[in-house]
Amino acid sequence: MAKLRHLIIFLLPVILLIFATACGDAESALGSGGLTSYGGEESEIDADEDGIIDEAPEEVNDLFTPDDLQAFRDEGLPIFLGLEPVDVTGEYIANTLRIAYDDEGVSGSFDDYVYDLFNQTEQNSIVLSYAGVSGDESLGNSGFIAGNGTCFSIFAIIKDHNDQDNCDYERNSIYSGCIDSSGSISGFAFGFVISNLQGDCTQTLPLGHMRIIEETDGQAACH
Ligand SMILES: [Ca+2]
Ligand SMILES: [Ca+2]
Repeated sequence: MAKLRHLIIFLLPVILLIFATACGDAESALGSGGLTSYGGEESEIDADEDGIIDEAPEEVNDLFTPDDLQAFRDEGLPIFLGLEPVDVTGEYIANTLRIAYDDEGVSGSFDDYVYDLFNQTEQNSIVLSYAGVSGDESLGNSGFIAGNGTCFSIFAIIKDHNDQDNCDYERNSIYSGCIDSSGSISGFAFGFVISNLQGDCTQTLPLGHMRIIEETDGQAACH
């Protein structure tokens, strides 16, 4: 029996890899889209009601309260908690981004963006960069990742710059999705609250503004 147990322990990571491969394999067919149709188990945010987010790196509490996360979830953003997130490192292209929720009712869509997720560690830290074809980019944002199984959420303060009004802004952000069998991100969606403004900023979203953006075709494909 001891031998069998060792074999199972040895094979477990291999079995998990079969179900969730990091970005790099061939792309699969596109998903059907939507904010909530990708499964994955969304656990309670603060089941013990101690004001601390359960099953997330403790640093996430520096960015969000349990109530903040619930507010995003109430507007349709999936939030996946857990301390054993899947390996999400890779480059992903989002080519059908649109606003799914905006607290002032703004709607709209965006040109293509490439997201680069890298330096994921066993302490569940990770770095996120993005670059849009519009020229908008933000590089080297440190954050933390939560999740179990194939679904994950990344929590990070994103720093960016608005050329229109020469505004430096920060947004406390959550990026969610599930790594599918092709290594792409199914159900890619993200939400943010504007948390800091420096400069003129009359053309930039105001402090406290909340928005959720989703990949409408359902998949941010491995790039
Ligand atoms: Ca708690
Ligand atoms: Ca897509």
